[in-house]
Formats: sequence, structure tokens, C-alpha cells
Amino acid sequence: MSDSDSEEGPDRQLKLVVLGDGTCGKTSLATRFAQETFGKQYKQTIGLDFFLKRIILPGNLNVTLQVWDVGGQTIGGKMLDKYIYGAQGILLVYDITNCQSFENLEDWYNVVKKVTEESETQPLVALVGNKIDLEHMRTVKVDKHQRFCQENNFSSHFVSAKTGDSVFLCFQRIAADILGIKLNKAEMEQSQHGSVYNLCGSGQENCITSSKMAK
Ligand SMILES: Nc1nc2c(ncn2[C@@H]2O[C@H](COP(=O)(O)OP(=O)(O)O)[C@@H](O)[C@H]2O)c(=O)[nH]1
Ligand SMILES: [Mg+2]
Repeated sequence: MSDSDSEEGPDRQLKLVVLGDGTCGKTSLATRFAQETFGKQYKQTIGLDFFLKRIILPGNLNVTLQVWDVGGQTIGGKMLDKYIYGAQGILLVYDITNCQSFENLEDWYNVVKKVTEESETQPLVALVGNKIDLEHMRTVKVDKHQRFCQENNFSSHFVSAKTGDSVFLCFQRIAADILGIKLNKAEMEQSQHGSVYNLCGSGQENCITSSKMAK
């Protein structure tokens, strides 16, 4: 992977790792963000996919987000440590209609803590409730979500990878938080509907997708 060679100078790169149970929507979320598409059919992720997407934060700051989409089946796998290592941001994703996917985040978070306990800098952890288009089927109360955030100092997000609702905002807020940049209200509102408003323009050049197989 080489850095972007844009006129604005070298980009900051941030590594974000998306964790959570299978079918909570990790791949959909990463794809929605990076490619602005949504695939309805479920395909289990084998190993790891990662996406690169360039965004521009206030102050004309170019940031390339490296989004690592880790297969849900690797929670006990040895590779997981390596995926998490060096991440500046961790997205703990669950499906708001699936209690178990929320409960299991405790285990996912424990893996994160174990990997990062000896690092000097701790990653920012974001709790992401996905599938808010299915609000009528919600089984995980917002209260529970908020409590989990408060107890662990997570940033809090609700999104729909299907409709694109708040997806761009979620990644933008995470990147801004990591870099210590404050977004104002107008900036946040503008990117609430990431699928229609894209700070990067329509450029496919901004998005590189790669796939690797891992055991
Ligand atoms: N209704 C709805 N379905 C979603 C959403 N995100 C993902 N899905 C569906 O949930 C299933 C699992 O999604 P996927 O991204 O493969 O989950 P992963 O195993 O965590 O990577 C697929 O059938 C998706 O179409 C969402 O925001 N809303
Ligand atoms: Mg997947």
C-alpha cells in the first residue's frame, strides 16, 4: 500500500478495525462507507477484507482511512491479534435487532484490551449499533447501549448500512476524534446522510478495495 500522491501533500493514514459477530453488518458497513453500495445477499467474510477511503476533515486535512473488515468467525483465531495490532480506532458493531450480537461485544472488547494493554497509545473504541432501518424490530435498548459506552468510554453511534443513514458521519466522527479535531454542528449535519453527501466527491479514485485471504 502506498500513500496517496495528491497535490495536498501526504495523507494521514488511520487504521480502523471493524469487529463484531457474523451478520451484524460489518462488511455492509465498510462497503457502504468506502464504495457507497450495499449488497443484499449475505456472503460470509473469509479472512479479511480491507478498504481505503480518503476523507477531508475540517481544516482541509486529508485523511486516508484504512478500514479492516475482520471475519466474525475469527474471534478465537490467532490472526485476530495481528489485525487489531496498531489500530487507532476499533468499531464494535452489533445488530440492534439481535441481543446476542450486543452481548458478545464484551468478548470482542476483551480481545481488544488484551492486544492493546501493552501499547503506549490506546485505540479509540466506538460502539456502533447497526440496522436502525429496522427500528421496529429493535431488541437492544438504547439505554443499554449508552451504559456500555459510558462504562468503557466508547464513542456512541447508530447507523444503517442498508440505507446509509449516519454511516459517513460515524467514520468521520471517529477519524476526527482520533485526530483531536472538533466537528461543528453544521459539519455533522451535512454528513448525516453519507450516501447523498460525500465530502470526497464521487471519485472512485478515493476508494481502493483489497482482499486478502487469511487462515
Ligand atoms: N436491514 C438491514 N440489513 C442489513 C444492514 N446491514 C447489513 N444487513 C444485512 O445483514 C446481513 C449480514 O451483513 P454483512 O455485512 O455480511 O455482515 P457481517 O457478517 O458482519 O459482515 C446481510 O444480509 C445484509 O444485507 C442494515 O443496516 N439493515
Ligand atoms: Mg463480513
